[in-house]
Amino acid sequence: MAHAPLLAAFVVAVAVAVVVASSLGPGASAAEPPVARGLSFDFYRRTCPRAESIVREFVQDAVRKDIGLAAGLLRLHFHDCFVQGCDASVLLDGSATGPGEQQAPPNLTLRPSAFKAVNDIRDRLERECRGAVVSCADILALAARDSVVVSGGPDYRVPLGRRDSRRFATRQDVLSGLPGPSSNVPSLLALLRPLGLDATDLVTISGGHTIGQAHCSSFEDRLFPRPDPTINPPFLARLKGTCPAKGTDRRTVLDVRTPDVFDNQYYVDLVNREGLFVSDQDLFTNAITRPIVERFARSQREFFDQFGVSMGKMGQMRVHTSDQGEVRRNCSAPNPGPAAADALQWPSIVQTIVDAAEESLG
Ligand code: HEM
Ligand SMILES: *[C@@H]1O[C@H](CO)[C@@H](O)[C@H](O)[C@H]1NC(C)=O
Ligand SMILES: CC(=O)N[C@H]1CO[C@H](CO)[C@@H](O)[C@@H]1O
Repeated sequence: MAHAPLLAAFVVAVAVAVVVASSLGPGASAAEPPVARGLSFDFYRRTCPRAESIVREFVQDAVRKDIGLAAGLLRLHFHDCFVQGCDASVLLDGSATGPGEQQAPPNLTLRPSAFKAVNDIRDRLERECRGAVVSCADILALAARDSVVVSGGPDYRVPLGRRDSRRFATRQDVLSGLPGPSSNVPSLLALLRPLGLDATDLVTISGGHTIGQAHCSSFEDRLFPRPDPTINPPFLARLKGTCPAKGTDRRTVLDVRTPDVFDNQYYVDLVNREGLFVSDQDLFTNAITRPIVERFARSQREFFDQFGVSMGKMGQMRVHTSDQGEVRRNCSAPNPGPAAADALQWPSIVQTIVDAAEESLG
């Protein structure tokens, strides 16, 4: 009997804990995806404690001067993750070993300003934290998140500790890894499922198209020779105004309602048949994804909560950790010489032996 008050207190405490836990905002929500082995939220706590604030401050300043940079940085992270994992291979300058990821068609429309921003952030981190400690792949993940936040979108936590790959992606890696704008939902899901992403993730990360621009070349097959009947007529007229003929070199916004704001209006566009690409509009046409589009069009809150979750999954796809890869000193090039981890691979060992032999022979 003497235990009754204690028990009651315990029950109340548990109830309070449950209520508090379930009312925490995004970032602390229980829906956060699991953290991949080797990654952690406080990865740079000792080596570069200000890493996250340095990236945030840089993105804030840079996006204030060039609003398009936010879209450029967000897209760069997406491309990185979909081609051989989030390993910063998208940043490698192809010239050294022949055409790499950057020379492949989908990359031709990545913004040069975003590549430059990543290297500028790296330089700033290097100065503040002495030596290459923060990987280029982590910079991409943080800069994408901060671009979302600065544009009015949700804040979410990013697990850190990705390592940079030394492997250049081939043109084929890029073409097979990245979906094209003419893809429909079944083919998008077929691409995403093996990566651990489902229909909700597809609809959610496609919401990245709430900011940024696209070239006529990316959607002109919906205008010519015959217009795609799913496009709503006033929107079609508008698109034809920007792209009057096949081959026009101009750009238009991805979200016709609020082109520079990260919000849920992209989904309202889709409901109104004002999606720019087939890959956008089909999310509303397709019976599996349509209810998710409608839900996000109704509730920005639900979109925002899910965005951190789905980006968390995307941002951890096939990451390199611990002794895999390296931390690049220059985000555009692998570090010179064989990296510690790569020295374990046979070709590098053979090369090292050959080098040593040549050296000893004078
Ligand atoms: C689902 C499949 C996707 C397809 C087929 C796709 C395709 C494209 C295409 C064709 C462009 C325009 C390129 C141009 O003409 O300049 C573009 C732009 C963009 N994409 Fe995607 N994308 C997809 C998913 C994503 C995801 C997951 C994100 C980020 C979370 C994203 C973020 C962006 C952004 C921000 C832009 C504008 C870039 C700028 O203004 O420079 N996209 N996308
Ligand atoms: C970084 O690497 C790229 C590609 O190899 C090169 O063009 C650039 O000059 C390098 N930057 C620095 C600061 O060394
Ligand atoms: C043509 C183009 O814009 N391509 C980009 C792809 O990657 C290179 C890296 O050298 C960027 O500088 C280019 O701007």
